Amino acid sequence: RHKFWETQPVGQFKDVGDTSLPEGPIEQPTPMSEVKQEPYNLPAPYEWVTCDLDSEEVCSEVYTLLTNNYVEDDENMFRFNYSKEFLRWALRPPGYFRSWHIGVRVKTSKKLVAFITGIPAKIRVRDAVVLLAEVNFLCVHKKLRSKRLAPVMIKEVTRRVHLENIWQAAYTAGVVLPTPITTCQYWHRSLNPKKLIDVGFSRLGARMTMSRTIKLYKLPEQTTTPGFRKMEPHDVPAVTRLLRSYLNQFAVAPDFDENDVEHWLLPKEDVVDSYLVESPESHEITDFCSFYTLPSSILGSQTHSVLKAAYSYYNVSTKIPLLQLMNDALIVAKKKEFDVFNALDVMQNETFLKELKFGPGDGKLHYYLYNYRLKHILKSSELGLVLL
Ligand code: MYA
Ligand code: JJ1
Repeated sequence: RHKFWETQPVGQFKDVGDTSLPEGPIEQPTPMSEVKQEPYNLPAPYEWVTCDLDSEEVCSEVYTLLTNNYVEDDENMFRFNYSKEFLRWALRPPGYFRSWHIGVRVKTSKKLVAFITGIPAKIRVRDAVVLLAEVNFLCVHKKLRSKRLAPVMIKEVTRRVHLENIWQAAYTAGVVLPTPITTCQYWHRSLNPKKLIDVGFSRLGARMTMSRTIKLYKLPEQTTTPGFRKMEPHDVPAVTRLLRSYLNQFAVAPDFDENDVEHWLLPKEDVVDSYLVESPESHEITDFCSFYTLPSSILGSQTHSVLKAAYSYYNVSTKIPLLQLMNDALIVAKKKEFDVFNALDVMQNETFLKELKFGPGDGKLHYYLYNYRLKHILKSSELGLVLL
């Protein structure tokens, strides 16, 4: 069934539910001297390159490859359109390795035809903090599909991760592989229902007119929570404390320090937005919400070429109900002209999705660990991790 994945240290389908197997690493690290020193072989026309994202030219080549060949929905109507600034942010967190930004070029023309990346992260899995690689942006040009290039790319990123003495990874995919630690549902909240319907992202509900639909999704002009404001650099220590204590309740969650919070959560125009609630009396930071910007190209429309989507990221409520906090997030997203606000059913998101008029999408997202076994698969609400 899975000729490649059957050979890898990942939970296998035959072992699902076998609680006699221990939780933790599946295989032990090999001595560094035994890590392969040379890259894996590619078919003769292609060569490995390390992509320098500091270079405007290289960043544009990666952007173009992904814009034309990355993830689409099941009916091929939309394709993720990560911006260059987003890619630079996503791929250069504290402690990143340039050698984990891996491209494949055609030797003769130097055209970039495939890509895969890793970034380092500390993820807590129950009581253990694991230093691992988050692997993302695996992409093979449409004309080179089904030639078994993906397994070679995965082995090469694995080798380069091993060279840094790191032996675990986390990744997500829309496809089912051996074997998910949890499966999440995408939910969508219309902000610009007319455009969403015009481009086929959503449909008019039964017994609904366009004007009733627009009224249904209307939002106030202004946020409602006193003390709700954009996060600023001086908030990093307080947000780090708030987020660390909140994420403790989940079985799998990032172990963020202040440097991570500065990188991942300080607002960055058209990349990531973060808001918090500062108590008007005590000036304590009590609540927090954030979302990232990931547009999609609209593949067949005469009228619109991009769908502007916000994706729920990390949210913390201690004083204000999460429902009210996320309603304010919707209000600011609408003001910033996003067409839709997307969220997974992770963490406590189920407590607001239905009430705030999100509807389930047709997509699911499966989460995986490489070389780390969990005894039990998680409920999506036990997951405290959002990958980009
Ligand atoms: S998920 C996003 C993936 N990208 C896309 O969906 C973009 C559009 N699609 C493509 O570009 C291609 O279809 C890709 C496959 C490149 C996905 N994750 O070369 P092939 C297995 C893992 O003939 P192609 C993301 O970025 C498939 O089951 N494996 O196929 C996270 C089969 O193996 P097996 C996948 O269609 C990536 C084999 O590849 C995926 O030409 C995490 C077929 O290869 C997938 N999304 O290319 C990667 N799709 O026979 C794993 C297919 O066994 C990281 N396959 O079923 C693991 C950790 C590594 C680091 C470890 C460190 C210690
Ligand atoms: O965006 C997604 N689906 C949309 C569009 C569907 C178009 C036809 N296939 C959707 N729309 C309905 C919205 C509606 C709004 C009003 C309320 C009811 C709902 O369902 C889906 C997610 O649902 N997205 C995808 O399929 C994209 C791929 C998802 C997997 C991503 C894997 C990437 C991993 C990278 O690490």
